[in-house]
Amino acid sequence: MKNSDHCGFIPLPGYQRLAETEMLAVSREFYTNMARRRSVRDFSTEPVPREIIRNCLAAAGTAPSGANLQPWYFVAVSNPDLKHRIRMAAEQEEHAFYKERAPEEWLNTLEHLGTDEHKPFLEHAPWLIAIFARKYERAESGDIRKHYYVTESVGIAAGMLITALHRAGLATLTHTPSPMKFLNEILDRPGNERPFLLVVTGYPAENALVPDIHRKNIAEIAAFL
Ligand code: IYR
Repeated sequence: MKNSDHCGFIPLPGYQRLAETEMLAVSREFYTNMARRRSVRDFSTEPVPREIIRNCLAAAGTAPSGANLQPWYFVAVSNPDLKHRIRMAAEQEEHAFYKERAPEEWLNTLEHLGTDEHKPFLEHAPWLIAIFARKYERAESGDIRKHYYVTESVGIAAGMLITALHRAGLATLTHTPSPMKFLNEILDRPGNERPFLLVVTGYPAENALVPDIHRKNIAEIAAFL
């Protein structure tokens, strides 16, 4: 059976072919814009409209996924009490990380980022987006449907979310307090969902500082054969 013999197929909707000159310009501009993205840890408390976050989440939800099972769930938190609880739980884990759990080598590798167990941005930033990975889905019948390539799929969706937020003019931080099972409890998420990543977003603080670090150049990260 060919793919096209399958019953549920439709003509490719919405594809827009660009002229080569336009492709060149668009790809160059996109790169230049993406190169301006930085992980930010100093956020302004200025609110960001919910609709902007909603659009970015919808964009993330267009990610490709294993068997198109879309094994992600996003919880966007602006409620100050929930943010406070997340900060307290994250700082408790981070305290244990920096003071006990982290091997010396890891701490040395992190040192230039200037991070420590204090995470004020978890309360300052207007939005915390918790991304959950669904290991499986339970149908209404009670049957369990396994998901495939969950980490890859949710990782791609997370990248698209960060890209969408950046393109909307917002700063982001990918934050992974470890372990972060506390997110299930605070956000009331079921056992088939594994906390994957916390994306902190909002405007950068006026005096925000970032570490003076650089990206690998293209020759270091890619080959043409
Ligand atoms: N989760 C800790 C430690 C940390 C780990 C890595 I790898 C980083 O790139 C940054 C931080 C923290 O958030 O401080």
